[in-house]
Amino acid sequence: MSGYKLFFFPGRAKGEKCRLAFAASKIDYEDIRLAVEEWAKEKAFVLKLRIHSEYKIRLKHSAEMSGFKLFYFPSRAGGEKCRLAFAAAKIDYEDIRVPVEEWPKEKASGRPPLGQMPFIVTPEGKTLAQSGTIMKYICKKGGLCPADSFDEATADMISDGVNDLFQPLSDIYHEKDETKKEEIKKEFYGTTLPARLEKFEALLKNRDEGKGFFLGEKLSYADITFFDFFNNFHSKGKEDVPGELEKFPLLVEHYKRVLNVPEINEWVKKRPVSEF
Ligand SMILES: N[C@@H](CCC(=O)N[C@@H](CS)C(=O)NCC(=O)O)C(=O)O
Repeated sequence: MSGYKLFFFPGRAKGEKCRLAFAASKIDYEDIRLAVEEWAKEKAFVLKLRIHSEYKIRLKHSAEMSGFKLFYFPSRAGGEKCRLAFAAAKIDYEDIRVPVEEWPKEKASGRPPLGQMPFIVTPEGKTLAQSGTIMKYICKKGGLCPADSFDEATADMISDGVNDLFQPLSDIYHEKDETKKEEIKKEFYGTTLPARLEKFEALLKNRDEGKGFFLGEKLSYADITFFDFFNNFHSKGKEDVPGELEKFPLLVEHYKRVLNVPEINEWVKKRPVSEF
């Protein structure tokens, strides 16, 4: 049928005035009476439709804009460091959150250069993937990449050093055997991470006695990578200092310093809340 459909329970209740209105207006319609059990299914479906249509509206809106577009799932996870970079670099962008169900279509379109998210579309229509690459590119545009080439390499070293910590996190997350999971956790949080944090603290102390950022007075993508690892994956996006940093006072201060960069703080406060 191409006409109207009215969805309500099989009673009169609040649906009846709509049926009366259809009748009085001589408008043909389908009177769909959902049993309570069917409603639960329908509700989930309607919610999905709503997310889809919001996504489509965003896409339409973004097509009308000339700025950057960032594509990622509706979560912080692997896309958040790019969003933090956009915020810190003060670069306007469209934060396009692709619902999981829409992703296969987007992937098949060939637009994501590596078939993965996050990826960005530049104002000129060029595409770029890999979260670290995007983050660095955006930071460079915003003046948040060290000018000296050794400092830049140091920022890369810190970022890569943080990225190395993701493998054990992933191993913990994917381990099904609870005993093994506890063992890996103990090894990581009891030995590997504290040893690495000692190194990060020493690197921070190398500059201005640790009173600034990893590369000195100015925030860089190294600070964003480090902050995101703890804020996103340990403090679950909240503003709390994660317990893992407690024994490292300079790193605690560094975490707070990054969090208190006005543009980062504004984003952390206003970003959509998500579990991951
Ligand atoms: N090293 C890449 C990893 C990208 C990646 O694994 N993306 C996942 C989401 S976090 C993805 O796109 N998964 C969907 C797919 O591969 O189809 C990065 O940092 O951007």
